[in-house]
Amino acid sequence: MYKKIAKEIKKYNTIIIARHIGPDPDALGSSIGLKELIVNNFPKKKVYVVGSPAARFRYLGNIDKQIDIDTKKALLIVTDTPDIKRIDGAIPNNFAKVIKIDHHPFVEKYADIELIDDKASSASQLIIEFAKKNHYKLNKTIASKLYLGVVADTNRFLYEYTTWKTLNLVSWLIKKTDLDFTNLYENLYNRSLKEIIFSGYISLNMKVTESGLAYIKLTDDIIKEYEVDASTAGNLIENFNNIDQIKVVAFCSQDKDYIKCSIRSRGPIINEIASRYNGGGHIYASGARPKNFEETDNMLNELDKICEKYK
Ligand SMILES: [Mn+2]
Repeated sequence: MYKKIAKEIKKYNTIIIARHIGPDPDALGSSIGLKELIVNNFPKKKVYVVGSPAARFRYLGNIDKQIDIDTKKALLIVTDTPDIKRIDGAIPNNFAKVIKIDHHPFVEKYADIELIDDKASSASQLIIEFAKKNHYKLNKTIASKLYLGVVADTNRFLYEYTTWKTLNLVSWLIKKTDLDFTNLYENLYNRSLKEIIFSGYISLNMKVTESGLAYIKLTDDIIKEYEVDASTAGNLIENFNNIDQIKVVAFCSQDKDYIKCSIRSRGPIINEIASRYNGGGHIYASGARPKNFEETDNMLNELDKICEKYK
């Protein structure tokens, strides 16, 4: 499969790389890392990364501006995205050929070639494996993006889909490029004081149900009062995912036309519920976007029920 993908990359002069909406460091690391990897090995190819920019993760590289190309002659590679509706900035049908590289549980087929490994820790891990198997030339910049993608999705190698293979590939990457990886953590883990104060607000105001669901609904007013944004709560959620009394955490922030929800679990499977509320993701880490707080309540009810069942 990895060789097959390399063959397609060789064939096309114009390549577009996309990832999921609401990008996280793995989505960005895998897509921008892959772009730089291709350019590093085929300097004449035109490679673009599309999707809306994410100011918070600027250190992972830039998104290309709207580009004028004939997509009918181009190759589309989508990383970290299991379904069409979550692809940001590209329509698979418009391209000559489509490749998917993903580690989410299978949702639907939308590409000609689908490399799916739901045992892999991250899409970035798959790109490292791709580079290794095809003997692509790497450099420190590419390595740093792929490394951060893996670190973010595994929460510093903490989550259970971190395997010997993850460590093996990462170790190979570090050795190969002499990557100064400890200096990269500042980007991912430094927090602003505002976020920490907001985290305090969440701790004091979240509700915890009998069955072990912790949740908070954050209105625009609160978000403004604390001078943060609709993504901040989601960025803090990992800190709440190892608390005795809590099995599932859901942080729901008002964000223009919908409610942006981040959900984490330490047991109950949550992605099926998330997918019913305009979202999806992994079995223990998902996102959802219900239309309003009323729909959010329905989702929270369903989450509470699976916590109860899990007990
Ligand atoms: Mn991912």
